Amino acid sequence: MLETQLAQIAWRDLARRAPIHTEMLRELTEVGLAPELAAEAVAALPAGMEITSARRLTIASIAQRVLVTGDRWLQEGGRIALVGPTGVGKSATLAKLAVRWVLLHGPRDLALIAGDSLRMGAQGELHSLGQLLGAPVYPLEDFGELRELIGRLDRRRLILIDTPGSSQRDAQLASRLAALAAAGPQLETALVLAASTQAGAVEEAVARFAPAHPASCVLTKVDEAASLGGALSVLMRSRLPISYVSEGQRVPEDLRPARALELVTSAVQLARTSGAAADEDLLKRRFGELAHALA
Ligand SMILES: Nc1nc2c(ncn2[C@@H]2O[C@H](COP(=O)(O)OP(=O)(O)OP(=O)(O)O)[C@@H](O)[C@H]2O)c(=O)[nH]1
Ligand SMILES: [Mg+2]
Repeated sequence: MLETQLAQIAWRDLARRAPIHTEMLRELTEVGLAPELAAEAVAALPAGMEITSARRLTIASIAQRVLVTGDRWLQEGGRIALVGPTGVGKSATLAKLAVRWVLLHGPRDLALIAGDSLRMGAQGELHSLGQLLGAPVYPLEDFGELRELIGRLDRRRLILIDTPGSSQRDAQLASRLAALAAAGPQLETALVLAASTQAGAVEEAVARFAPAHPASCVLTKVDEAASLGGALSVLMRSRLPISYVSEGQRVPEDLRPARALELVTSAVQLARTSGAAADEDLLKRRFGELAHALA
């Protein structure tokens, strides 16, 4: 009780001495940013700043911590396995990347690997896509054979690998992820994450797929997300760079290389348009203890 009261006093005191700092903490909480990241961004603000400059500076400092890879896959190619929970948009992302690649470079250097033998029709869909694009599609039943298959395709500049979606109860996940991690330094695993799911689910997926050592992630369903701050916080904390952002079902239009400032700005705008409001008690509890360090 005493702690709560002290936190309240500290918060009220901070609001009086540094109203811009408390206002920014409130706004970042509404964005869904994790408390420690919000506090860190706000602590860096100089005293006596105007709210509009404070907003701009805070957004820029958060954006600096959102890691992105740039348009590397579509410019240079690579061997990329898309992994992730069920239904997050792995196959749709693969299709967008494949079509984009063919529009940019033609089909000659592209190969697709149909590694999803679990979901009915998944391999068939990939074969149709390959046929449409004029690119070969190789079925893969056993991920232990992936390294050898990739070795055989060494003339292809871009190889995209579709994998089955995994729920928490997927018994084969561990062996599949181990096989991906062991498939050689050429292979890059990318974790596909839906921004429309809760931050907790994003965090759980990052932990569950860590054994595959993903080098980056694709953030999908940004168009359906009610808030982006939670997902961004998880990615900032785990230092997982974002490669591409998907914001709709259209192939290939709804995919773009991730840009940090754009993402943070969208997160802020989303909070504003959705009318998210931070609870006063929550703010006191979260930041009261930090208040003395902030002003
Ligand atoms: N609104 C929206 N829908 C998307 C996006 N990306 C994918 N989808 C849709 O989400 C659904 C699932 O996409 P898939 O690509 O099949 O997902 P998946 O991860 O391959 O699913 P599994 O292979 O079954 O695990 C499809 O209807 C896609 O069109 C996106 O960015 N926004
Ligand atoms: Mg799929």
